[in-house]
Amino acid sequence: MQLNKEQLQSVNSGGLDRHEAEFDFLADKLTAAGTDVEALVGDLADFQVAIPSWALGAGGTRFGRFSFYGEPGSLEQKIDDVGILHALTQTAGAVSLHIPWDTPTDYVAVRERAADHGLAFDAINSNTFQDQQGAAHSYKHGSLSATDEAAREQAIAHNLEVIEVGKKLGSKSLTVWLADGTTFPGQRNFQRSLVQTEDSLKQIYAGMPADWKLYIEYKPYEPNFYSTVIQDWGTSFMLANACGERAYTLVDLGHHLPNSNIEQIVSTLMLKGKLGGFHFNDSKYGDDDLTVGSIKPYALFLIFNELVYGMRNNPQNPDLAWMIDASHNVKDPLEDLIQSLEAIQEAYAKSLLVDQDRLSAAQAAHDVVECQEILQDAYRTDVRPLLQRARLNRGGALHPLRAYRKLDVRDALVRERGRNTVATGL
Ligand code: LRH
Ligand code: MN
Repeated sequence: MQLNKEQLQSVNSGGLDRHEAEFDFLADKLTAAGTDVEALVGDLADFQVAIPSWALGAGGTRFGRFSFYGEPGSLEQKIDDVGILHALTQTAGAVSLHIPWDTPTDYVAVRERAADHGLAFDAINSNTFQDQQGAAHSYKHGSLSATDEAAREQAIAHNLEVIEVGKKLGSKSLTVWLADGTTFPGQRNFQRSLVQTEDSLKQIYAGMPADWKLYIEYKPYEPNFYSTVIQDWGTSFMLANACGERAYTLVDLGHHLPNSNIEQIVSTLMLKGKLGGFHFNDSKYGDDDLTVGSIKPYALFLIFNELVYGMRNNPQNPDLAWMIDASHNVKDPLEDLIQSLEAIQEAYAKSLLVDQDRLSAAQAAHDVVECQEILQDAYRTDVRPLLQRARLNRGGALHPLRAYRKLDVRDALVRERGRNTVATGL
């Protein structure tokens, strides 16, 4: 299934006048405050987020999974779904694959299909948190951190194979997330596990092409519930430094203990030139993988405020990899991802409105109240007309969610794929 320009123009037609009025009103206000509105709209249009290939079907928990029908039953259909998201939002220009859930059978066909939709392949993800059918060694007691050398060698070899898959698709980075850890005190030797992990990551890093990046994702718990080898940003940062200059820390927003100050972690990693990218989502309690901005939108804004500061002041930090990592237990996966893309664009737009010079002056003057006023003035600005203009400029939908429903996309997918297709992934 593919959406065409005519369909999008027809669903946009009814809303253009109102958009013009709202955009002009906001643009006048922002221009008067010194904002280069055209440049800001350009930044929004250029901001592309990678869609996780493992989050295009209904998610689930150990307590149950409720399908959504019309799920993508193949990698090609997953690419079509990301293509639908990109046609509507013009901000989902890449897909991030997870191996072996999405190992291509026909690389040429997959690359052509992605190109047809204007999609690139972002970071590719390895998987040593599940035992694969017929695998010689189990990861039950660890993978890259395993004391069982055979299991560790198998895990290292898997990551090198994943790099080969990525090379054939044009990906330029590998994301490693390890479930490795313990569920009970005394179960394993912490130092031995970390030494094994560092050595394994160094072997994987050495196997990467010279123009690739390694993203090391941390997480405090789950599926292990007493310790995780790569538990926090500091451990990931330390391992990235041990690997080399093309190894970075990946921040999954759901991988923090309650009330962690993620924006401070982001600013520290950017200062040290070691922030590689994000897995955007939101959460109330644990790694809930909820819709971005659905629980803590102000926290997301504060993170983007540090990102904008870092992108302007930390040339030592590379361009960032923007990815969503969510799971859909009750929402249509595509509607959920449309809402997440909107929330990311909104937080980015609001953070671009922060008057960083006035903020620095107020900070220097220790005018705490003024500092908050400057941040919240930007946060309280309804930036949606700017997002709409960025989409319109690229041929997207004025209101992606309304367009998705008005065009009956889910029904069309069910007609095309039936009610029994199940997407690989979480
Ligand atoms: C771990 C994680 C990781 C993925 C997995 C699907 O919680 O965030 O990024 O490999 O989800
Ligand atoms: Mn993640």
